[in-house]
Amino acid sequence: MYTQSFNVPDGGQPAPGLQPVADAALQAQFDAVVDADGKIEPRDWMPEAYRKTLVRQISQHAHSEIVGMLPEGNWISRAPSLKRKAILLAKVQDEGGHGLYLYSAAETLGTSRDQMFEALHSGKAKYSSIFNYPTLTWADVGVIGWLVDGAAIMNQIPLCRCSYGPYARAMIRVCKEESFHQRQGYEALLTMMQGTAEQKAMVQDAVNRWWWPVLAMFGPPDDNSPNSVQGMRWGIKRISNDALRQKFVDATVPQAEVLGITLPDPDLKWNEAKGGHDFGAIDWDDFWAVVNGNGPCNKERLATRVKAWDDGAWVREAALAHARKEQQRTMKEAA
Ligand code: FAQ
Repeated sequence: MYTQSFNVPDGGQPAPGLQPVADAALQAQFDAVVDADGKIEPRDWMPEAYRKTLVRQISQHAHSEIVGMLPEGNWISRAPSLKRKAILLAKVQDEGGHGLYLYSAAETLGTSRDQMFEALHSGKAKYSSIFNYPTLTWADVGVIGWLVDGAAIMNQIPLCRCSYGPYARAMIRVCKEESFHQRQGYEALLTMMQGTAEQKAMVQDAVNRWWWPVLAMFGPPDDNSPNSVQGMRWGIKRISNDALRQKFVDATVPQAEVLGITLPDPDLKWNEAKGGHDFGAIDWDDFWAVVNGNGPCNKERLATRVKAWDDGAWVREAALAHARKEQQRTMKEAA
């Protein structure tokens, strides 16, 4: 009945009184698609708050992928064998690719990549807390694959059903690749756990350091998660922060047993009544300190990212100059 052009007229404002009726009808249409588990596409009408929330979440997610390349990237030149180096190179490249799909998905909402990069590089934008912890030994690389990618998959599988089409479709491919990332990490740790006492101790130490930050990665508890209710209503978020955290703990405990390591939580135990594990209290003060820029590696990560951007300026300039030349050549040939 009402089209998008009714809402966004060519020049001038709509006649007085028409806009609210149009908006109400468009809102009803939007709600109907979301309620029916359908997809909202870039050219569809959407409430401004929905657009804003998506740009917030997708750009934070994209930033997490490219900042997430840094802790592991530190180990490419120090991987213990050619095989491990090739796997790690492929994984880090995949993360860069995930960032690109996600920036593209956010661009369909009308925010440019330059705007998003500016927000990241000036320290205004958030990215996942987890990438502000150091990778001290080779075991950290395995633990990032097992636990960080494991947590990322748990969070991202429901996003494949997100109501915004470009985000949902990007997540399908991302999740397939994350699954390989999780397995390579677990396999690397299994190998180390069959090795020397020193290697085993290295794995245990890495698990001790990463376990709690990984649990916090799912975001604040549901009763302190300001974006959750609306995100769920809009079909962006399908499963709450706490529910995903619980699913992750339950899936990870048996994997830790097979590996032969101890998860660093004396309160971790099976609760028959709830059909899941109880676990200890997360240090939310530490989480918020990291989110607010005061984690062990926030400054280093941002500085590395900005340096990479500055050092790459000549590549962007050369690519643009090449594209301009190509365009001129095509126009000349067409003339
Ligand atoms: N870190 O109200 P909520 C990966 C912020 S990708 C920093 O619960 P929401 C791949 C949150 O933004 C990992 N900030 O928010 C990889 C909000 O602040 P705002 C990233 C956090 O959006 C693996 C405030 O707290 N994944 O790992 C964090 O409903 C290995 C209140 O929170 C995604 O981004 C945090 N951990 O739920 C790469 C997935 N948690 O924006 C390399 C998509 C919360 O109002 C190596 N995102 N905050 O200022 C999501 O699913 C959601 O945005 C949540 C947060 C669940 C992260």
